[in-house]
Amino acid sequence: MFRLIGNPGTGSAIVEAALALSGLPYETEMLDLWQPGPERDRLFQLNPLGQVPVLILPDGSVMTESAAMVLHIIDLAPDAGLAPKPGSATRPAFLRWLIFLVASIYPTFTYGDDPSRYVNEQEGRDELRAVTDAERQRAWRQIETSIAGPWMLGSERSALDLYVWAMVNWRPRRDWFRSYCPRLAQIADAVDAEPRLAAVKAENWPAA
Ligand SMILES: N[C@@H](CCC(=O)N[C@@H](CS)C(=O)NCC(=O)O)C(=O)O
Repeated sequence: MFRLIGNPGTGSAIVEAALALSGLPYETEMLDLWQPGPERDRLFQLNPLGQVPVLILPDGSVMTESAAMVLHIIDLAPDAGLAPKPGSATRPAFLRWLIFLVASIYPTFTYGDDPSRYVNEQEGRDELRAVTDAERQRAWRQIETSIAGPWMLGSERSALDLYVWAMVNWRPRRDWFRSYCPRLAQIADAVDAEPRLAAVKAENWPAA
């Protein structure tokens, strides 16, 4: 049994969705990521970066980094429709965008969500928030103009679409995507409609 440690509405939803589609047995443990206390202390013991998702593997070992988890799930459930098979024409694009999402988009939140962790003066904090927000929008537009839809990889749904699905709920949020990245907004809507993800959606975005 896998144990996914997460926080509702965060990137743990991506891995939870991948697990749900994989058919692998898993359970979730939701904690309050931002609230100092025993749960957060435990998170830092598991992941010194203090980030979710954290995945406890059936043998008890600890995995961090969503892309690593997604690739591991794909290794274990290669027929779950989460990625093109190695050697297929779309596999390089899958790998490219997976790394792009976690290396170019995810860190804009790491540095922009709470700039006070990195910058002392309020003016600098505001600037760090603004530049990371702008950089993220630039990166999303790059994806938008690179894809044809209806999924990130064209006709083939993959775990990339799960990242889009979760991340359109974060800054600059869904209405911005509808205006400036309509293909990405459509991907999020299409994943939303996947019945096998209804429970994951309810756990992560109960009001949606
Ligand atoms: N590279 C990591 C990023 C994980 C990450 O930044 N998670 C956010 C939640 S969406 C988090 O835990 N933020 C808390 C923090 O950075 O202090 C991954 O892909 O798993």
